[in-house]
Amino acid sequence: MSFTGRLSTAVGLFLVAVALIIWALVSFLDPGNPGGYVNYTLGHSTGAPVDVNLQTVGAIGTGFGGHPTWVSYLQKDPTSGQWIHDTSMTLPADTVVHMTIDQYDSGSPLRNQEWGQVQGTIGGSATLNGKSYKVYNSYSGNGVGHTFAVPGLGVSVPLIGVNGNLPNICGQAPCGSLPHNVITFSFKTGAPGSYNWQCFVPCGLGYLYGNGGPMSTNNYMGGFLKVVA
Ligand SMILES: [Cu+2]
Repeated sequence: MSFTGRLSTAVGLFLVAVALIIWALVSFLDPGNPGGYVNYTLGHSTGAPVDVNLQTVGAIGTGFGGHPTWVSYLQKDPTSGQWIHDTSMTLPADTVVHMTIDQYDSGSPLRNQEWGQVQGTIGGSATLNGKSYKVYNSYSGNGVGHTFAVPGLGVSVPLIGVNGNLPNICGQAPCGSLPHNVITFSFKTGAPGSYNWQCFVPCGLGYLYGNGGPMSTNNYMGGFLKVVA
Protein backbone atom coordinates (compact mmCIF):
# COMPACT_ATOMS: atom_id res chain seq x y z
CA MET A 1 0.00 0.00 0.00
CA SER A 2 1.27 3.47 -0.86
CA PHE A 3 2.07 6.01 1.83
CA THR A 4 -1.07 8.05 1.01
CA GLY A 5 -3.12 4.84 1.09
CA ARG A 6 -1.80 3.96 4.54
CA LEU A 7 -2.20 7.54 5.73
CA SER A 8 -5.83 7.74 4.62
CA THR A 9 -6.56 4.34 6.23
CA ALA A 10 -5.02 5.58 9.48
CA VAL A 11 -6.94 8.87 9.33
CA GLY A 12 -10.13 6.99 8.48
CA LEU A 13 -9.73 4.60 11.43
CA PHE A 14 -8.92 7.53 13.71
CA LEU A 15 -12.12 9.33 12.64
CA VAL A 16 -14.18 6.17 13.21
CA ALA A 17 -12.68 5.87 16.72
CA VAL A 18 -13.47 9.54 17.46
CA ALA A 19 -17.05 9.08 16.18
CA LEU A 20 -17.51 5.99 18.38
CA ILE A 21 -16.20 7.83 21.45
CA ILE A 22 -18.57 10.77 20.80
CA TRP A 23 -21.48 8.36 20.27
CA ALA A 24 -20.68 6.51 23.52
CA LEU A 25 -20.41 9.78 25.45
CA VAL A 26 -23.69 11.15 24.07
CA SER A 27 -25.55 7.88 24.82
CA PHE A 28 -24.09 7.87 28.32
CA LEU A 29 -25.09 11.46 29.05
CA ASP A 30 -28.45 11.47 27.24
CA PRO A 31 -31.16 11.82 29.90
CA GLY A 32 -33.70 10.24 27.55
CA ASN A 33 -36.97 11.48 26.16
CA PRO A 34 -38.01 14.62 28.06
CA GLY A 35 -41.53 13.33 28.03
CA GLY A 36 -44.75 14.56 26.55
CA TYR A 37 -45.87 16.36 29.71
CA VAL A 38 -49.34 15.01 30.43
CA ASN A 39 -51.39 18.18 30.62
CA TYR A 40 -53.56 18.70 33.71
CA THR A 41 -54.36 22.35 32.89
CA LEU A 42 -56.84 21.53 30.10
CA GLY A 43 -60.32 22.48 31.27
CA HIS A 44 -58.98 23.18 34.75
CA SER A 45 -60.89 25.78 36.75
CA THR A 46 -58.76 28.00 39.02
CA GLY A 47 -58.59 26.75 42.57
CA ALA A 48 -59.84 23.25 41.86
CA PRO A 49 -57.54 20.39 42.92
CA VAL A 50 -55.94 18.11 40.33
CA ASP A 51 -55.83 14.30 40.56
CA VAL A 52 -52.65 12.53 39.44
CA ASN A 53 -52.28 8.74 39.42
CA LEU A 54 -48.86 7.09 39.13
CA GLN A 55 -47.68 3.53 39.60
CA THR A 56 -44.28 2.02 40.34
CA VAL A 57 -43.28 -1.34 38.90
CA GLY A 58 -40.23 -3.58 39.41
CA ALA A 59 -39.80 -3.91 35.63
CA ILE A 60 -41.42 -1.87 32.90
CA GLY A 61 -41.76 -4.87 30.59
CA THR A 62 -41.76 -5.16 26.84
CA GLY A 63 -44.89 -3.15 26.09
CA PHE A 64 -43.34 0.26 26.64
CA GLY A 65 -40.12 0.19 24.58
CA GLY A 66 -36.66 1.07 25.82
CA HIS A 67 -35.42 -1.04 28.69
CA PRO A 68 -37.88 -3.84 29.60
CA THR A 69 -35.98 -4.90 32.74
CA TRP A 70 -35.73 -1.43 34.27
CA VAL A 71 -37.68 -0.38 37.32
CA SER A 72 -40.06 2.44 36.43
CA TYR A 73 -42.90 4.79 37.17
CA LEU A 74 -45.94 4.95 34.90
CA GLN A 75 -48.57 7.67 34.69
CA LYS A 76 -52.27 7.23 34.03
CA ASP A 77 -53.35 9.45 31.17
CA PRO A 78 -56.36 11.35 32.61
CA THR A 79 -58.00 11.58 29.18
CA SER A 80 -57.64 8.00 27.91
CA GLY A 81 -57.35 6.25 31.29
CA GLN A 82 -54.38 4.30 29.86
CA TRP A 83 -51.09 3.75 31.69
CA ILE A 84 -48.35 5.50 29.75
CA HIS A 85 -44.58 5.58 30.04
CA ASP A 86 -44.28 9.33 30.60
CA THR A 87 -43.43 10.71 34.01
CA SER A 88 -43.74 14.42 33.26
CA MET A 89 -46.77 16.61 33.78
CA THR A 90 -47.97 20.14 33.17
CA LEU A 91 -49.75 21.41 36.26
CA PRO A 92 -51.54 24.67 37.15
CA ALA A 93 -49.70 26.94 39.62
CA ASP A 94 -50.79 27.32 43.27
CA THR A 95 -52.95 24.25 42.94
CA VAL A 96 -53.44 21.29 45.23
CA VAL A 97 -52.39 18.01 43.63
CA HIS A 98 -54.03 14.87 45.02
CA MET A 99 -51.50 12.16 44.25
CA THR A 100 -52.32 8.46 44.23
CA ILE A 101 -49.44 6.03 43.69
CA ASP A 102 -50.04 2.33 43.13
CA GLN A 103 -46.83 0.73 44.36
CA TYR A 104 -46.26 -2.80 42.98
CA ASP A 105 -42.56 -3.16 43.82
CA SER A 106 -40.94 -4.81 46.84
CA GLY A 107 -38.90 -2.77 49.31
CA SER A 108 -35.86 -2.82 51.56
CA PRO A 109 -34.37 -0.86 54.47
CA LEU A 110 -33.35 2.67 53.46
CA ARG A 111 -29.71 3.72 53.25
CA ASN A 112 -30.72 7.13 54.58
CA GLN A 113 -33.48 7.02 57.21
CA GLU A 114 -34.48 10.61 56.41
CA TRP A 115 -36.14 9.27 53.26
CA GLY A 116 -38.56 7.44 55.55
CA GLN A 117 -40.12 10.73 56.60
CA VAL A 118 -43.08 12.27 54.78
CA GLN A 119 -42.13 15.85 53.99
CA GLY A 120 -43.74 18.83 52.28
CA THR A 121 -47.22 17.33 51.89
CA ILE A 122 -50.40 18.96 53.14
CA GLY A 123 -50.64 17.99 56.82
CA GLY A 124 -47.13 16.49 56.64
CA SER A 125 -48.65 13.06 56.13
CA ALA A 126 -49.56 10.45 53.52
CA THR A 127 -51.81 7.41 53.62
CA LEU A 128 -50.87 3.76 53.12
CA ASN A 129 -53.90 1.70 52.07
CA GLY A 130 -56.11 4.24 53.85
CA LYS A 131 -54.00 4.56 57.01
CA SER A 132 -52.24 7.86 57.72
CA TYR A 133 -48.46 7.92 58.30
CA LYS A 134 -45.88 10.64 58.79
CA VAL A 135 -42.78 8.49 58.98
CA TYR A 136 -42.10 4.90 57.99
CA ASN A 137 -39.51 2.72 59.67
CA SER A 138 -37.97 0.96 56.69
CA TYR A 139 -36.62 -1.83 58.94
CA SER A 140 -40.22 -2.82 59.63
CA GLY A 141 -42.68 -4.58 57.36
CA ASN A 142 -41.61 -4.81 53.73
CA GLY A 143 -39.36 -1.76 53.76
CA VAL A 144 -39.46 1.09 51.26
CA GLY A 145 -39.45 0.54 47.49
CA HIS A 146 -39.15 4.08 46.16
CA THR A 147 -39.69 7.70 47.07
CA PHE A 148 -41.61 10.40 45.23
CA ALA A 149 -39.66 13.58 45.86
CA VAL A 150 -39.82 17.10 44.40
CA PRO A 151 -36.79 18.86 45.91
CA GLY A 152 -37.87 22.29 44.62
CA LEU A 153 -41.16 22.02 46.54
CA GLY A 154 -39.70 20.27 49.60
CA VAL A 155 -41.87 17.22 48.93
CA SER A 156 -40.62 13.70 49.74
CA VAL A 157 -42.79 10.64 50.37
CA PRO A 158 -41.58 7.08 51.07
CA LEU A 159 -43.47 4.45 49.05
CA ILE A 160 -43.81 1.32 51.12
CA GLY A 161 -42.93 -1.98 49.43
CA VAL A 162 -45.07 -5.05 48.93
CA ASN A 163 -43.95 -8.46 50.17
CA GLY A 164 -41.33 -9.60 47.64
CA ASN A 165 -41.95 -13.26 48.50
CA LEU A 166 -45.53 -13.25 47.28
CA PRO A 167 -45.96 -15.78 44.46
CA ASN A 168 -48.00 -13.33 42.38
CA ILE A 169 -45.84 -10.20 42.76
CA CYS A 170 -45.99 -8.18 39.54
CA GLY A 171 -43.11 -9.15 37.22
CA GLN A 172 -43.62 -6.41 34.66
CA ALA A 173 -46.08 -3.64 33.81
CA PRO A 174 -48.99 -3.28 33.48
CA CYS A 175 -49.72 -4.87 36.85
CA GLY A 176 -53.50 -4.55 37.11
CA SER A 177 -54.95 -6.23 40.19
CA LEU A 178 -51.71 -7.89 41.38
CA PRO A 179 -50.61 -7.12 44.99
CA HIS A 180 -49.81 -3.45 45.54
CA ASN A 181 -49.91 -0.67 48.10
CA VAL A 182 -51.97 2.43 47.47
CA ILE A 183 -50.23 5.55 48.74
CA THR A 184 -51.96 8.93 48.68
CA PHE A 185 -50.84 12.43 49.63
CA SER A 186 -51.46 16.02 48.58
CA PHE A 187 -49.14 18.91 47.92
CA LYS A 188 -49.32 22.40 46.44
CA THR A 189 -47.62 23.21 43.15
CA GLY A 190 -46.54 26.74 44.10
CA ALA A 191 -45.14 29.29 41.66
CA PRO A 192 -44.74 28.70 37.92
CA GLY A 193 -41.49 26.99 36.96
CA SER A 194 -39.92 23.70 36.04
CA TYR A 195 -39.43 21.31 38.96
CA ASN A 196 -37.71 17.99 38.64
CA TRP A 197 -39.01 15.09 40.68
CA GLN A 198 -37.23 11.84 41.35
CA CYS A 199 -36.92 8.71 43.42
CA PHE A 200 -34.09 8.91 45.95
CA VAL A 201 -33.94 5.20 46.78
CA PRO A 202 -31.03 3.73 44.78
CA CYS A 203 -33.16 1.18 42.93
CA GLY A 204 -31.17 0.82 39.69
CA LEU A 205 -30.31 -2.85 40.22
CA GLY A 206 -27.10 -3.83 38.41
CA TYR A 207 -25.73 -0.26 38.30
CA LEU A 208 -23.00 1.29 40.41
CA TYR A 209 -24.42 1.78 43.92
CA GLY A 210 -27.88 1.37 42.34
CA ASN A 211 -27.83 4.93 41.06
CA GLY A 212 -27.34 4.41 37.31
CA GLY A 213 -29.68 3.29 34.55
CA PRO A 214 -33.31 3.94 35.48
CA MET A 215 -32.30 6.20 38.39
CA SER A 216 -30.71 8.71 36.05
CA THR A 217 -33.03 8.37 33.05
CA ASN A 218 -36.14 10.45 32.56
CA ASN A 219 -39.45 8.54 32.44
CA TYR A 220 -38.10 5.80 34.73
CA MET A 221 -37.25 7.01 38.26
CA GLY A 222 -37.88 10.70 37.69
CA GLY A 223 -39.52 13.35 35.57
CA PHE A 224 -40.51 16.97 35.46
CA LEU A 225 -43.37 19.08 36.75
CA LYS A 226 -43.97 22.02 34.46
CA VAL A 227 -45.96 24.43 36.62
CA VAL A 228 -47.73 27.10 34.60
CA ALA A 229 -49.72 30.23 35.53
CU1 LIG B 1 -36.98 4.09 42.76
